[in-house]
Amino acid sequence: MKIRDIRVNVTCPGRNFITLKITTDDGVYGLGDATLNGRELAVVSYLQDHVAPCLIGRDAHQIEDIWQYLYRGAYWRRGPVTMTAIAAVDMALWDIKAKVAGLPLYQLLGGRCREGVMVYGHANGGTVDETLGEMEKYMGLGYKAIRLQTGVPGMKSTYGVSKDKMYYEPADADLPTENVWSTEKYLDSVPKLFEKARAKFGFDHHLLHDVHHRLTPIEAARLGKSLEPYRLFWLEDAVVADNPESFRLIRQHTTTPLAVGEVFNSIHDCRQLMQEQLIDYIRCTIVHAGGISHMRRIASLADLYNIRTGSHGATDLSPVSMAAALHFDLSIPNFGIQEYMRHTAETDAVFPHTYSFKDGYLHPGEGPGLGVDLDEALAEKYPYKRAYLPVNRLQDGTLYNW
Ligand code: GCO
Ligand code: MG
Repeated sequence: MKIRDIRVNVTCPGRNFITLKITTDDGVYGLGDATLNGRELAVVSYLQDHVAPCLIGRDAHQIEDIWQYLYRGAYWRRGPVTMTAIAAVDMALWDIKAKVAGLPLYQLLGGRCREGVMVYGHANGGTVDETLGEMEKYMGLGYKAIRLQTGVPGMKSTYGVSKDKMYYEPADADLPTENVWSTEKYLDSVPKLFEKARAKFGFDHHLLHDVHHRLTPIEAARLGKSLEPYRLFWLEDAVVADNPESFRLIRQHTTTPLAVGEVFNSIHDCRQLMQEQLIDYIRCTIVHAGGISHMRRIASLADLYNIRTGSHGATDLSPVSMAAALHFDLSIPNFGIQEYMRHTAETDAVFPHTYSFKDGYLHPGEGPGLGVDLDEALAEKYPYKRAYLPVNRLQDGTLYNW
C-alpha cells in the first residue's frame, strides 16, 4: 500500500488549523494535525517542501520506519517545527492502518485499559465569584475535574481568563498583544480562589491550576505549599522547565502534585524530570511531541517512575489531535487525565468526529481509524488569518514569560 498523495490543508474556522492528508494508491486516506500555534506556516513549509517529496511511493504501513526516516534522516533533530511535522505524518499513517484494519485506532494500540477518558475543563472568570460560577457550570455538565483560573486584582489581564469562556483562545491578534505581569499580586490571589472553591463546593471534584511558566522555583515552592490544604490534582507549568534541576527545589518544599510538558517535543525533554521523579504528570501533546509513536515511548518511560499522563488539549490542538489523544489515553496503562477545551461549532463542523463527552469522560467512538474527518469544501471558506499569542512584560517593562 503505497503513499500516492500528500496534501496540507490550512483553514481558519475562528482559529488556524493545519491538517495533513495522506492518501494511498488504494484510495484510503489518513489525517494528521500539524498545528503549531502562532508559527503555523513554518510547519506547512516543512511538510510541503521537505517531507512530502520523500514520502511519495513509500509503504504506508511502515509507520516506525517512516518515523525514523524523518527523525534520523533530517540530521537536524527535535524542535517544535520538526516534531509537529513528524507527528502529523505519524497520526495520518496510524489513521490509515486502523482504517485498513477496520478497527478504532485504540484497538491497534493494545485495546482499551479503561471505559473512558477523564477530562478536565477550564473554568475562568475576571473575579473569584465569576470563576466559581463557571466552575458550577462545568459541574452541571458532569465534569469530575476542573481547572480554575481567575483575574488578579490590580492587573488588566492574566493567563487563562477570557470572554470566550469554554473556547479560550489566546492567539487572538494580528500582532502579539502586550500583557503586564506582577508575581507578587498573583501569589496573593491564587490561594483565595481555591480556599473559596473548597469552602463552597467541598472536595468531591478534582481541581487544577495553570501557572503558565510564570514563577521562579522558590516562588513555585511557596505557591505549592500554600495550596496544600485545597488538595489540587496538579499545579501546572509552575516554572519554565528548560532547567529540570529547578524542580528539585520545588519538590523539597511541597506535596502539591506537579505537571509539566505542553511545550516539550521530545522524550529527552522529559527524561531527567522523570528519572529523578521531579514531576507527577507529563503533559506532552501528540501533535507537538512526534505523534502517537513517540508519545507511547514517553508514556512508557513515565510509567517506570509512577508518573501519569495529562496531555495538553487546548483549542489550538485540532479535533484530529483530540481524537488521536483519546485513542492513546484509552490504551496506555498510566493515563492520568486529559485536558479538554471545547472547540467552537464552526471548528466541529469542519472536522466531523465520532468522539463524544458524557459524565466527565470522553470516548473516541468505535468507527475505524481516528474517527475524525475534514470537510475540505467547508474548510476552504475559512482562509488563513495571521494570529499570535500575547507577550508578557513585568511592570517595569522587562520582557517576561507569557
Ligand atoms: C493549556 C495551555 C494553553 C496554551 C496554548 C498555547 O494548558 O491549555 O497552557 O492555553 O497557552 O495552548 O498555544
Ligand atoms: Mg497549560
